[in-house]
Amino acid sequence: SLKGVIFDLDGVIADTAVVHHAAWKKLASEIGIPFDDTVGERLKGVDRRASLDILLEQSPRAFTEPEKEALATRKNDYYRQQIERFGPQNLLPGAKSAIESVRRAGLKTALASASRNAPLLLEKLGIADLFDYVVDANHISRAKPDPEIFLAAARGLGLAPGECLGVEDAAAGIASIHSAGMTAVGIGQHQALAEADLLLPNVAAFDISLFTGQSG
Ligand code: B16
Ligand code: MG
Repeated sequence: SLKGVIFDLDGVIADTAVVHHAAWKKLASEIGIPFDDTVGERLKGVDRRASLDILLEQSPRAFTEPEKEALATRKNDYYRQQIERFGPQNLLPGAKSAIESVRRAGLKTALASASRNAPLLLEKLGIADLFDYVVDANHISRAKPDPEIFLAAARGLGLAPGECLGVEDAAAGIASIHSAGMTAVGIGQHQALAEADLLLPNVAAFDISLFTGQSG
């Protein structure tokens, strides 16, 4: 039976997907690489370095390892400049009550974010204490869609993967949840989320009673 819910952060709880998108877009334009919405969608949920590799697929020239590191750092600087100003107002509508409803139902909560900025964000958003376990992205070696991060979250909660539900806004994340052997809830409207077991337009529509049969 269902005992835990594992949330993604960017694009599910925090309104940061647009900030990541803008930072990559700025970098792409500075180095003369095309950036359209298809590329933008592919970057969602994917860690920083893997995102850069996707971006550079469009590049006519090769970049050295040190150059790539500098580019990834530059993107992160653009991103950090924006989230420095973040506060609880940057929670997506309904996100906090969705997490609280899971806790009230007696289930455990975890965060499975690929972002190395996740601890800072949780602090700024004021929701760090709503999670029983937070996966440290620094300890993950394989980016979503690999199941590693969701498996680490289940292990951290002391639960079997089959007892967990994953909530994601990115195709890479849905694939990661499924490979981990969990039920996947997609948040958003994008065609790329078609694989989700249940698709909700936004996190405000997430209600744990959809899965437990009890009222939240
Ligand atoms: P950082 P999530 C992911 O977070 C983002 O969706 C993705 O766009 C970003 O590249 C990745 O985190 C790494 O973030 O550069 O801050 O370490 O959706 O898994 O919460
Ligand atoms: Mg996400």
